[in-house]
Amino acid sequence: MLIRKADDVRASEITEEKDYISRRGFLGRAGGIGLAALAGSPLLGASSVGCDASSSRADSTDEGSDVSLDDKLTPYDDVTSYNNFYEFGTDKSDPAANAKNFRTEPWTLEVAGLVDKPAKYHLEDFIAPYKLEERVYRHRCVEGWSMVIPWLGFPMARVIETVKPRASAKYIQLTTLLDPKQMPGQRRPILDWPYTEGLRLDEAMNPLAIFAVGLYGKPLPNQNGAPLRHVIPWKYGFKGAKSIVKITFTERQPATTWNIAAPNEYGFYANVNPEVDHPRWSQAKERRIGEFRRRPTLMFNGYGDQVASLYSGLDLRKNF
Ligand SMILES: Nc1nc2c(c(=O)[nH]1)N[C@H]1C(S)=C(S)[C@@H](COP(=O)(O)O)O[C@H]1N2
Ligand SMILES: [Mo]
Repeated sequence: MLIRKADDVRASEITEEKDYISRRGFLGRAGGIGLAALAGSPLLGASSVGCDASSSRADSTDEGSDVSLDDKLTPYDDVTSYNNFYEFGTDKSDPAANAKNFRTEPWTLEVAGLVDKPAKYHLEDFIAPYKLEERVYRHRCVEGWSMVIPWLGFPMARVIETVKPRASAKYIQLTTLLDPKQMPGQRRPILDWPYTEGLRLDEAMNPLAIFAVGLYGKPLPNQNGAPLRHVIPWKYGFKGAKSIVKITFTERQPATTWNIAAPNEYGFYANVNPEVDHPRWSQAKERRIGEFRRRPTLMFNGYGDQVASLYSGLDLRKNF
């Protein structure tokens, strides 16, 4: 087991019309639209204006919005150089170094299992129907570090509505590419490859749950999970599978990689919960990358307003 140990974010939701980035414009442009294009956006402006995380949480009325307080965006260089992506190595610097030549085009995405419209898509066609939005989310790794990242993506709910799950579908499984030729980590039995993750369908339908294709206004760097990953901000980072090739709808709770690796350490739910310690360390605090002080970790990573109701009646110590 290699994983080791090591707020409130507001205003992230829907990009204003003028900042709307069309799929073609975005994916078609070599360097993306770049940070400069977004720098003047009210979104990014708002997300770096601080007040105190311990003060009253702004009630977010709109889906996707929940940026606080003294959260500042984690610098692009940190977001793209300090990564977990074991397919490319287990050190934080390995993914940036070893994923440089990873081929993300062409990319095929399969939708399978209990849906009315199973299909294989070219990634461009899969993404085309959805409007890209910027979402500034806190990102908390189970190891005890965190970041604040402006993602570009679209709600998982939109996809789920499109592919029409059958009534029997209760879960969704996300699978990462299996390609040991390109992914040196997969030549060793570090994890049970390919990496898989899973969510209950109602979790995946929550407006906060997104598929991401970019960050900081640019296409996702390979080390961050290009060309498509999912991001579930109220859960620990390992719930977000990178470089997804398959989305499967199932009746039973799917197996998930970290749960297979160490079921006593990594539960299926993986909600950020400062009251449930990892067996080998406390989860009460976190270190925001770029800061020295450790800050208290918030229940559901601070997104309780939007997600706590998903778990009413569940014992979150048992279902960790
Ligand atoms: N395929 C795959 N997805 C993965 C991982 C991985 O090793 N392989 N690591 C997970 C973990 S532990 C975290 S914290 C996040 C890190 O995402 P980031 O490096 O983009 O911040 O990715 C998650 N998704
Ligand atoms: Mo993580």
